Amino acid sequence: MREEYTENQIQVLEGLEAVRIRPGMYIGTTSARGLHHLVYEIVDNAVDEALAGRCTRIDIEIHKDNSVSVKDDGHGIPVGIQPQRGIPAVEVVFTVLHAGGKFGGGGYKVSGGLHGVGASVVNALSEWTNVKIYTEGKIHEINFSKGDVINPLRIIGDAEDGQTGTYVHFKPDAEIFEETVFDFDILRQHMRETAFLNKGLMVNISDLREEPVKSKSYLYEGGIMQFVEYINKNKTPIHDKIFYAEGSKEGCLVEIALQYNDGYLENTYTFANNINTSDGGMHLMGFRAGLTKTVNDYGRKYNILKEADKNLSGEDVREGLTAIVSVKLTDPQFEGQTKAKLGNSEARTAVESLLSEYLQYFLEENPAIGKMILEKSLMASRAREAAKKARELVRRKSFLDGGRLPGKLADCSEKDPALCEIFIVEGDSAGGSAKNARTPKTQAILPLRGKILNVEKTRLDKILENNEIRSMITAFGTGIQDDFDEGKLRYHKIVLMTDADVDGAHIRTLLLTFIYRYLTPLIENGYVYIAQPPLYKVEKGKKEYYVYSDAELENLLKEIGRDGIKPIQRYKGLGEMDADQLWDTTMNPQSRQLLRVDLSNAIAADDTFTQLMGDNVEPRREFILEHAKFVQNLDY
Ligand code: TTJ
Repeated sequence: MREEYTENQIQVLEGLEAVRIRPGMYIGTTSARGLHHLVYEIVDNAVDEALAGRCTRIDIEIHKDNSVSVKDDGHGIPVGIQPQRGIPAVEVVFTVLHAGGKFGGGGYKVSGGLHGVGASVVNALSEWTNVKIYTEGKIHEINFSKGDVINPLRIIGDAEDGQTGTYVHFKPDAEIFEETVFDFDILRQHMRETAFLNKGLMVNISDLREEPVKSKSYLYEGGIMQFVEYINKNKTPIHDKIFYAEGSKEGCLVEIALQYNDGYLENTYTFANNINTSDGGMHLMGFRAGLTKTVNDYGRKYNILKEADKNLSGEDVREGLTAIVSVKLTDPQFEGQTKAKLGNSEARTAVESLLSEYLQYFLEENPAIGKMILEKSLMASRAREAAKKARELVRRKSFLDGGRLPGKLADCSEKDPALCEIFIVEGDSAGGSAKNARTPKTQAILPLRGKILNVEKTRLDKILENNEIRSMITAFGTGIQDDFDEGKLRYHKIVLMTDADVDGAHIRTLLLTFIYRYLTPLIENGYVYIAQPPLYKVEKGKKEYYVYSDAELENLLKEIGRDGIKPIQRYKGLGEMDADQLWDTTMNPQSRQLLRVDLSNAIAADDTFTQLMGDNVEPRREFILEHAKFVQNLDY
């Protein structure tokens, strides 16, 4: 029965109860992502304390029970009674929505988590939260459960001499979260990013679940300059000196760092209040405008750009660019569906004017670098013209032959893309088995032949000349880059099916690299999968077992015993399986395992592909052995 809506109930709904009823509204999701956001939310408060100049280090610990503690060495959350509510300020921080930063006045509060929801939301969604404050020689403690105070603020002892700070320890509520196990790597990457973005701040993270304890410590005096250096570490920079600018304009704190490498791709990451704005926004627009104009002006001034030359385009001047743009402002407007786009227009003018001013000066001071950037941009411009012609040719060609699909493609008959799958298969023999095995209504097969191009080392015009790449683009139907249209995607599952060996892993990586670099939304929106063919077949008596890993083989042999086993067959390639076997083990939606490719962390993904496909051989070896790293979500 529905009760009447009384004033009282509305009040209750505005409290932390509402957060527990609709957690998604406050933290976006109750999946692993939301779980990790709780930590960021708490850490952000400590970062604010650091930005105010009151704290120099933050310590994060993942405890054995998957609770997390965050400690800073700031002044401590105020413990005095807050006049409006008549309760200690710290209690307000943890029990009133959006209470963060409401007091203390004049502080430079800038950060604030994904949705800037604050500590009270974390408290509401935690089984328990214990807070200790070290201030004025005493240790104060207050305890909460699911948002409620269960033990009010009290003094529990004396602090060590001069020790101040805040310690927050919480355990996410398993009634709320689908996933309650923290991933050390995900937290560690975020903490490293936080340290890069706040120069001089020490961020330590430990995983107490591990024996021995796993610990990482991050401290970058060079801040985002070292961030750029880090992103370029496995690339080949074309100049040593990293450009850096810092300044405050229109109440907006701006930092920019950049360095060019000899590659063809752009890696610009933007942040607002330490939050990765992956959809860009005003600061990105300001950055792009400032860069294009400054490089063109410089080229004209020194006649590197001749009168007959057209102006360099934005894309031209960003080829091979690695850049970080970080702004900090008091009232950030996060826009768009994922709230990952900065809307404040003052950030645009602030970034543009700061960049123009400092970059012009930098190029004048470092003419050799200026010349290199100009020459690289001119090359890019010429290649872009060539690529445009190549693309037009591809477009015209497919128009001339009636937009025909690649000859090698065995398409499916179903017309609804949501029901269609395409298997990208390496080699004709595996392609043959797959064609015989498939369900022709919903499953299409595209066999690829020969070496797949390494797009990491190739410019777009050459990439488009490659037949295998062209077949994929035509089969997918989306076009690429400016032409890309997700609505035209012909299959909602793109399944990479390569052999279960090192060569297969290599080919898969080449394919993923291409898709990630040129068809990014396909990965972002979860259309790309990896098939899992078996490694072995074990026959015992009349029974057959398919085994997908060496560990699984061990287990099976223990379970069924080694006696009476007829040949253990090792599959060297997909082509060795007959159609029935391939269907049963790898393609049948009822019984197969598919891995969905998850590259949601763009910086980590870039790192992965650079290591795998770039010039340095050493990191590549390690990575190929660990390739499963960038495949996270198990599907089916
Ligand atoms: C408020 O203004 C006066 C000085 O103290 C300011 C404050 O709130 N400081 C502060 C908050 N330091 N550390 C925090 C904090 C740290 C963690 C880990 C978690 C939370 C919710 C707050």
